[in-house]
Amino acid sequence: MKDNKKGGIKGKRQRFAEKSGKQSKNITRNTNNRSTKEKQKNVGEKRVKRSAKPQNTVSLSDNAQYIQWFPGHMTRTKRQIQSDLKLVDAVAEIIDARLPLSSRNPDLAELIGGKPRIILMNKCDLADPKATKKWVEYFKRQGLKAIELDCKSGRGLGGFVTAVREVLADKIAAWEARGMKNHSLRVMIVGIPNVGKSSFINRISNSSKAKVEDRPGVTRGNQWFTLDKNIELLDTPGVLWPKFDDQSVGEKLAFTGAVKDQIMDTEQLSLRLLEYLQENVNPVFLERFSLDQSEIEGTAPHELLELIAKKRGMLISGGNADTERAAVMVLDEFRAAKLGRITLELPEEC
Ligand SMILES: Nc1nc2c(ncn2[C@@H]2O[C@H](COP(=O)(O)OP(=O)(O)OP(=O)(O)O)[C@@H](O)[C@H]2O)c(=O)[nH]1
Ligand SMILES: [Mg+2]
Repeated sequence: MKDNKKGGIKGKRQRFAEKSGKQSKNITRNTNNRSTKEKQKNVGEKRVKRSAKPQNTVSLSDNAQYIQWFPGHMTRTKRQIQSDLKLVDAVAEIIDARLPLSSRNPDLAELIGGKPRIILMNKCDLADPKATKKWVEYFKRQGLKAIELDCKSGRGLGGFVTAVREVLADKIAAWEARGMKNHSLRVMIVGIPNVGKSSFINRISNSSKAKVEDRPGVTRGNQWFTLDKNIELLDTPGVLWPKFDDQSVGEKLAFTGAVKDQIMDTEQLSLRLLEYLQENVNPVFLERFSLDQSEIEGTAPHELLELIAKKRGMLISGGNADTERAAVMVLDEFRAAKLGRITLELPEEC
């Protein structure tokens, strides 16, 4: 079978299934990697529990799936970032516009220290535009320069060089005072996995030299790229942090694709996402799955998933809903903003 490296999580799940059949001892971190039979039993248990109490009042901070993904290459990357910091003049922190707080790695902020910094709010095409504006204002109030970016279309890229020059104005003035005109600028690009660091570098330098894929953990080492004769960019691997203090942070990162899908229970993750969508109903979600309000109100998420599977004709033998397939589809469609341009968190003062 052809190895489907790109595309949705379906391809990855297939690869995972093939791999796990042969090398199950290599995936011991996957505590949620249960057999289908076991899953069905547990889903049955959930059904009893959940239908006893409607879930539409549950907030995302309750019942979160335990998620932890901090492989060895992230520890090595942190060390590499620390040692390469002395080579750069500024740091561009790429965050996900759908998750402007949760997609900021607290460890990176500590590592970067006082280096001049700008924030690139990427994937704006997938986020709610009104929320994005509020977040830009929020960062401005924190004294941080934030730029809206969409590396798919290239929107917002024009503001990058100006912003870098702005945060380095004092340094540039000092160089110029010493007769060093057009001194080259070096910028390190950092951020969580899959946020679009390499895409940004390719887009802005008009090349395809940085490896890009629709999965987290693609870039594995620091690599320099030249933007023009005066600016060099350092691509780095995505880094998460060893433990999410608030498990809903890990879950939100998982919704957006920053966590390796294979370490999670995809079905449970999609149920949690449906819970969120039930509590924060938007018309695109309803329309996409041909749902009306009455079908989602007070409905347990697993029942909603079954309903969605049936509406999409995803059935297994006996006419039952293929919830496993539907779960993958719900996550894929959310990640591609087919369920609406949804920002999962807003600044506190909103
Ligand atoms: N819709 C949308 N997709 C984007 C955007 N930027 C990047 N992507 C997609 O996001 C996925 C990940 O992009 P990468 O550039 O590989 O992300 P990365 O941060 O370098 O990831 P790692 O190297 O794994 O840490 C790819 O499928 C990109 O096409 C954007 O602005 N909008
Ligand atoms: Mg990359």
